[in-house]
Amino acid sequence: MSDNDMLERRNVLRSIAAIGLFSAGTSGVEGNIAGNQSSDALASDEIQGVVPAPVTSTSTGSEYAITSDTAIHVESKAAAGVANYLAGILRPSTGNELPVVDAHGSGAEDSISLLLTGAPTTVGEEGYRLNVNAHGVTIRANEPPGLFAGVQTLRQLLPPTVESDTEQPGPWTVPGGHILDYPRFSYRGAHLDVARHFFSVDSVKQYIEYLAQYKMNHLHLHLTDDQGWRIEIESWPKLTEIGGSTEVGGGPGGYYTQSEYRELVEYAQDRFITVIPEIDMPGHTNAALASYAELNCDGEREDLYTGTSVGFSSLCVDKEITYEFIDDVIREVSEITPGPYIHIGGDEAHETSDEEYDEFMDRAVSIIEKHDKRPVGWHQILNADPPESTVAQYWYPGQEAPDVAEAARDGTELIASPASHAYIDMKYTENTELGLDWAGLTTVKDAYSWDPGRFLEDVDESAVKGPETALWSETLETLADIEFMLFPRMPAVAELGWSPESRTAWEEFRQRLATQGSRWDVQDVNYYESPLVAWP
Ligand code: IFG
Repeated sequence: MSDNDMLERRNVLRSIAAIGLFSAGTSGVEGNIAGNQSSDALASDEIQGVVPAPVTSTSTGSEYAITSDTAIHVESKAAAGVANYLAGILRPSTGNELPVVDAHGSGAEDSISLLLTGAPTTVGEEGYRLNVNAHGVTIRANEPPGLFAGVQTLRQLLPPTVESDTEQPGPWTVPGGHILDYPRFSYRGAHLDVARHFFSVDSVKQYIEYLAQYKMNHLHLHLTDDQGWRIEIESWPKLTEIGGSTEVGGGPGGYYTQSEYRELVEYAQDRFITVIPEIDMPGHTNAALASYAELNCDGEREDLYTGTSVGFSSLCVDKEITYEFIDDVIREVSEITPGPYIHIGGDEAHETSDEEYDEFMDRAVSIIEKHDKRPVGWHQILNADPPESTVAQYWYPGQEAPDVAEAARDGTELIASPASHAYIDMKYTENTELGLDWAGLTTVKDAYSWDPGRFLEDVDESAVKGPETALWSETLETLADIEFMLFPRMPAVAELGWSPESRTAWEEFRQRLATQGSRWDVQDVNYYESPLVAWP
């Protein structure tokens, strides 16, 4: 960070202290929500309620009201997409027309301006500067993702009723102030297991919307497992015809056609979220082994499996057709995946000997690289000593993993998903009906009380790409089930991924989380009202 950037940040911080201005809460009309219990993390005179907490914020006491005269100003096509997204949120609830207009020449009066000029380099590609005064709102960023992040913050500065899809009474007041913001980690992910139970395209789109709301930027789709194969592969049609025909509990299962998968990828891309498809192997492959006899070492198809055990399946490492299969699958999935990553799983291959695993992974990883994608694997993949470019996703609950630490020292990059904090398929309490408990119970405070950059012993923060929540669906069947596990724990991890570590204090966070609850009520999110949070 250059000196003048440092100076700028120090000045902004000084302005928070010096002006000593109070907040104006998320509703924009209430007084200072967190004034009574400010923590050293977020001074109580800042703009309250935003999750993830911004790097710096100052409230100036003025405010801007969105009215029928308000226009959304852009100066570039790249910003127009973000403007239309914002309009899609504001128009239904405010009832205002909010035209998106080319700002060249028109004044900044009565406008929400989304500009790709004038942002400091400090904010990078995903950060932004947001200013609100009596005349309007201006969000400046270097790249469109930054504008999009600023729009998510602006959304939270408006009353919760802005989230409604029917017209609500105003006023639509935004508290006056300045926010300078950018992420701590470049990778802020959420995983969704659509293999144990299948979820519709619309449900996954809603999941993507929730991630965007909290500035997450990667969606890891667990597309294949013992109980289901969920992505159409044209050269191996039985994978979905047979492998996609059921799920845990024996339900109808389902799968995404390649055009539906493209639709999901596009929907995510429009929200600056990169999709990472996971084709788990060599274990967790019963659905494939039940679809094609020739993939089995004994030449016999497996039965379809609708239970919840793990570790019993393995592709046949010794057969050449296995690698032709992998090549066809990775080729087809790579062609419909614009993102740089393919996740190959590699976990719980208990039926594969170590040497077979090494041999298998060498060939599988090189197939991924042959298709110009970067391999990701659960951290067991490191046992096969893969190329340094392979990303390892750490998922065990403990903080000691010497092999992982050694690989990190040798240049391997990590995604932090410790089951003791980031596995949000864990029950909240022993009374939680949904979820599992093999890694223990995970309250929203547990999900918040760790540092992705420092969780693993002897691993430097520079080796950590960022956190990712994991949501396995053995016990989840509906979008409401997903929401119950996702909220409030995903926003907690989203804050760890975005906000400076110094700004993340539980006592302060739990108050901001409570104000988010008002928004989830309007959005009709089926969230868990944790007793650890003073919900409205
Ligand atoms: N571990 C298995 C998952 C799932 C999970 C449920 C990984 C990498 C337990 N593997 O997590 O398939 O069953 O919490």
